[in-house]
Amino acid sequence: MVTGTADFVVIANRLPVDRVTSPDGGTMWRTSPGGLVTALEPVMRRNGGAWIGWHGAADEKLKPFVHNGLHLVPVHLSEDEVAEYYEGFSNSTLWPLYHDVVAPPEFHREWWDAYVRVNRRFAERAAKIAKPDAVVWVQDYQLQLVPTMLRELRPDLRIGFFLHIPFPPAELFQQLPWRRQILEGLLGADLVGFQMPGAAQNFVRLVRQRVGHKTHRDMIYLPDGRTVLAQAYPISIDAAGFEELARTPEVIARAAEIRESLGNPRTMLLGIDRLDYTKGLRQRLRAFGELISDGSLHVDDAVFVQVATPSRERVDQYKILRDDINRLVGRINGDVARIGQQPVTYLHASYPRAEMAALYRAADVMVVTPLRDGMNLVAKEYVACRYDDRGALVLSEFAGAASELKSAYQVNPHDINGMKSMMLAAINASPRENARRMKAMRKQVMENDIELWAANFLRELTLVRNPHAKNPRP
Ligand code: GDG
Repeated sequence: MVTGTADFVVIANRLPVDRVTSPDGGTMWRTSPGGLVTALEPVMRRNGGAWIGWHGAADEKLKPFVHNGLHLVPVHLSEDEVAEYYEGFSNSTLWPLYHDVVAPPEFHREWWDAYVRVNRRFAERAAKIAKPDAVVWVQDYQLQLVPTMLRELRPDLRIGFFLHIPFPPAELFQQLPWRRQILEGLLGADLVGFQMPGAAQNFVRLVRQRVGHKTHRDMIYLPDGRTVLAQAYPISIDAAGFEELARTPEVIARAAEIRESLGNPRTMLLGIDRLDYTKGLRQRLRAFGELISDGSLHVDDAVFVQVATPSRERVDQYKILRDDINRLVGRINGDVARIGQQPVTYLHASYPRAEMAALYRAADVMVVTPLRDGMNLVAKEYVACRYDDRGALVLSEFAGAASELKSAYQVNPHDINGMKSMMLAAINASPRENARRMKAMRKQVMENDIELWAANFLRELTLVRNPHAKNPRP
């Protein structure tokens, strides 16, 4: 990509591609499955867009390249930076801190230094490739310093930021030794987007208290005359794409095959999550295990399939979690002590999208019980796949999705007894009752897809007044 040619720039920790081995043994790029790429691809094509991100391998410098018509700009990370910026500060400091400290966040000054260094590298990259007055959209918690670093280099740009995870209340955020720098980093954006209104309010309140800027509702007034807007944009999925996939004969056949290989149980419950301590896997499995051991559910009637996609495997808390879940599943299955009967089928693996759709189609009850979650796309994907209006969703009230999916069977994942009774309610409800709930949820998901999410955010971003741009309303 030639310097200064992009009208629209996305900056994310990862590029939207994975390297795969081709049949002839060589390597090639494959677009990674994900709603964000799907939503932004058309915008990128229309605007000569570029995507800046890490390509996933340490200590490797790659030149910008084009894949499927998308301009991709790889950012280099050293082995130490992966450990300190990514696994360290991003995933062992910010991730637990922003998720209600459900695991203890670690604070290390070297990690912070790496975070600053890497954020600057991303900002410098963007400053080089963005055209005058271009729109730049920065994604997520790994890059919270980029907006201000980039604005210092390129005051003409229109900069948006979206946080995919929760933004914590002041009482927790203040633990961070670098709290002021993070707030000031985000204030370089014209528009700061969050999943939930409460998160935007947490941010505005912190800016007022810690940085001392004037605020009014969702607006922050900076001394230089600029304003920053903090608003909620609940993210969604490619809903039509999921439904279409779920309607294919292959997926329908595979769903039947899955149920068959589980012994055609009366009820199949399903969980699909990255193996992450925020997702409430322990609580959910305990609740199901107790339903079996106390006789509320019979092992002949109900099976729980839990897919736990490997994630952040070098981070200590994730290693501990992996062992814990292995032990817990072993105990639940062992306690039943009947040959050929396993109440929990545990799959520590990742699957293609079509297999995910088949699992969604096969499951009678989808169980999504995070202790805290920005949104939770799995809940929405399940709903999008249930064009038959069957199935039931058990959903934690601490997932962002809970405020949209009001007809789910909502639970407090810390309350094991409450979860047990909600799972039973979902299992035993009449088909009519579950269809009523599913219809309401489908209306919400199908009408609010990821394309609309991106369009809403970008429209607001182009409306924000930027006194430094030569061409303030492109
Ligand atoms: C963060 C926030 C927010 C999972 N396993 C496989 C697979 N997946 C896909 C799911 C879903 C996605 O990964 C997971 O999204 P979630 O929203 O559930 O959770 P996080 O990964 O924690 O995402 C979250 C999200 O960002 C978006 O803003 O909602 O709150 O934490 O799409 O389908 N996909 C495939 N194989 C797998 O094995 N193909």
